[in-house]
Amino acid sequence: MLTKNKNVLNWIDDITYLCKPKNVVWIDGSKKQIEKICLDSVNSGEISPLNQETLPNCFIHRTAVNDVARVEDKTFICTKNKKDAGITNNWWKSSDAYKKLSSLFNGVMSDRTLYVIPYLMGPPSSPFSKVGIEITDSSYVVLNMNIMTRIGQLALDNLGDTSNDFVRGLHSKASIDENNRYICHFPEENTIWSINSGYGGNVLLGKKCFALRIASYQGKLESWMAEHMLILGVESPDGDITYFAAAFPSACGKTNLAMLIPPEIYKNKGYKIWCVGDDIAWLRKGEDGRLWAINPENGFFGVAPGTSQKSNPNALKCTKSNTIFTNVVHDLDNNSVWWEGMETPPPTNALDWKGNPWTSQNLEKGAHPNSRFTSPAYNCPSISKEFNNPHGVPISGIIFGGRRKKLAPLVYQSYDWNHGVFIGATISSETTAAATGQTGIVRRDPMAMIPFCGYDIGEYFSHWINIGDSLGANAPKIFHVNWFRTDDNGNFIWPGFGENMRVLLWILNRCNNPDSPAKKTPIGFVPNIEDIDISGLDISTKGLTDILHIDKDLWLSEISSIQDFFLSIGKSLPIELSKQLEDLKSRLEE
Ligand code: OXD
Ligand code: MN
Repeated sequence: MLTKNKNVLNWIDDITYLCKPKNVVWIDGSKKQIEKICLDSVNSGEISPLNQETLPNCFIHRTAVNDVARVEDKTFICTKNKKDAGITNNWWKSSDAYKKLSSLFNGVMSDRTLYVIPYLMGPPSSPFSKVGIEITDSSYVVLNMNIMTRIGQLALDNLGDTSNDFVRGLHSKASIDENNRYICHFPEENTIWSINSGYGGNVLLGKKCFALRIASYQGKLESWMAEHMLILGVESPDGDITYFAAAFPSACGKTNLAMLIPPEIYKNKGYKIWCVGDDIAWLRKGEDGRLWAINPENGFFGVAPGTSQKSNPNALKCTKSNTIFTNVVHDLDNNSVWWEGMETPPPTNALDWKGNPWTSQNLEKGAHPNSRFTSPAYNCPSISKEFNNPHGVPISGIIFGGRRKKLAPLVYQSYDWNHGVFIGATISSETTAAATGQTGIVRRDPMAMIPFCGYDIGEYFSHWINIGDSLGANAPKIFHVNWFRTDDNGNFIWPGFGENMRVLLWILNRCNNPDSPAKKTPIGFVPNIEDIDISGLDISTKGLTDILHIDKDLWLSEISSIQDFFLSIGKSLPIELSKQLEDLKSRLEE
C-alpha cells in the first residue's frame, strides 16, 4: 500500500465500487512500472514506438476522430448555486451533475484496469504545491501524467497520512461517446469528473481542470492566484535575472515566447532567456512582500503544427526524446513524425492523424491543427535553474497580450496595478481563420482565463484587485503587448519570434528603473521610437512609429465594446474596473 491516508483510501474504495474495474493498479512513479505500462500500451495498440535511435523513448498516439480538442460546451462548473459559476461558465447544479455522471460511471471499467495516479502539482516540499489523485482507465493518461506532473509515492508523501487537501479526479474514456462527453468541475468539493473523452486537455486532469479551474477557486479562498501564464527569466549581461509572467489567449505564441532565444546581437552581449513554464503559473505573496511564482507542471503539452526551427528551436529540441506525439503525421520510412510548418519536406510514405495513407498532395492537412507533443521540462535547453525551486521565482512584471490588427500598440505599460487589472480584464483578440470560420471577430478573453476561471469572473477581478492591495508598492508592473499589428496590405509589421526580445528589454528597463524613458499617453506608458532598438531589423522607423501609434478614434469605439462586456458581467464587476473605464474615456476625450 502506498498510503495510510484514510481520506484517500475511502475515496478510492467508493470509486472502485462505482466503476467496478477488472483490477486496480496504483502508480508508484517508478521507472520499472512506467516501462511496463509503456510496453502494455504498445501491445494494446494505444501507442506505437517511434525510431528508438533517432527518437529515443518516443511514441505516437492517435485519438478518436471525434475527440481532438477541449470541449468548452461540455465543460461545466458544478456548484450549489448558479451565481457562483458566473457568466463565463456553463453551470450545472452539483447534485444533478453527480446523479447523471454516476449513472455513466456505473460499471464503466468492468473490463478494464483502474489506475490510481497520485500526482503533485509544483516542486516537492513547496508551500505552493498541491496534491491531486487521478483515477483513470487510460494508460495513455498515465504516461502523459508521468510527463506533465510529478507522479507516484512522492505525491502521497507530500500529502501525508491525515490531510484531506487533495483534488479527487475521476476519468473514464468510457466509449468516447461525444453525446455523453462531460468535463465537470466541483470546486466546492475539490473534485473533477471527466467522461467519454481521451483528448489531453479533457483528461490530463492536473492541467486545465485542476491547475486552473479548481486552483483558481482555491486561490480565491486561500489568497493566491492560479493563472494561464508562462513564466520566463531575462538574464542581463551582469548575471541578474528578472522574471516575468505572461498571459495570452490561444494562438498568440505563448510557448514561443516562453522558450525565446535572443537574437545574435543580444546573445553576444550576454543576454539569456530562461523558461520556467509555458502555460500555467501559481502566484503568491512571499515573506519578502513580493509576488512569487511557480510552474505547477513538469512538462509541456505543446501544439505541434507551426513548431519549427524558426518559430521555436527549443521546443523542437524538447521533442527529441521521452515524448508522446498525438495526432501528428507518422512518417513510415523513418518511423518518425512530421507536421505542417516544419521546415523539413513532408514525408512521401506516411499516415495522417487519422491513420490514413497521406502525402502532401492531399487537400487535407496531415497533422491535426491541434496535434500535440508531450515532453518533459528537463528536455528544454533553456529550462530555468529555478524550475524546481520550492520558493519559485520573484515576478517583476506581468505581461498581457492579445491579437489586434490596429488597436493596441506593440507595447504599453499600465499606470498602476488596478489599471493593469483593467488591461488584463479587457484582453481581446481577433479570431484567426484557423480558429473559426469567421475571421476578425473581437473576442474578450480576460487574463486569457475565459475557458479556465472556475468561478464568477467579476469576483475573479476583485480577487486580482485585492492581491494588488496586499502587495502595495511591491506589486509587479503590468504591461500589454501586441505582436500582430498589420500594415494597409494586411502584412505583420513586427517580425515577432526571437525579435520580441527587443520589447522585453524595454519592459525590463521599466521594471528595474522607474526613470527609464517612456511617453505618457491616454492608454498608459508607451516607448518613444528611440526606446526600441530596431538595428539590424527589416522594419523602418515609420513602421515602428505606426505600431506605437495610438488611434484615439479607434480607442473610443473600443470603449463601447468594453462597456458591453462589463455590463454582461453584472453586479459582481468591481467598481474599480468601471472607474478605470470612465478614466480611460475621459483621458481619450481630453
Ligand atoms: C492549452 C490551451 O492547451 O490553452 O494550453 O488550450
Ligand atoms: Mn493553455
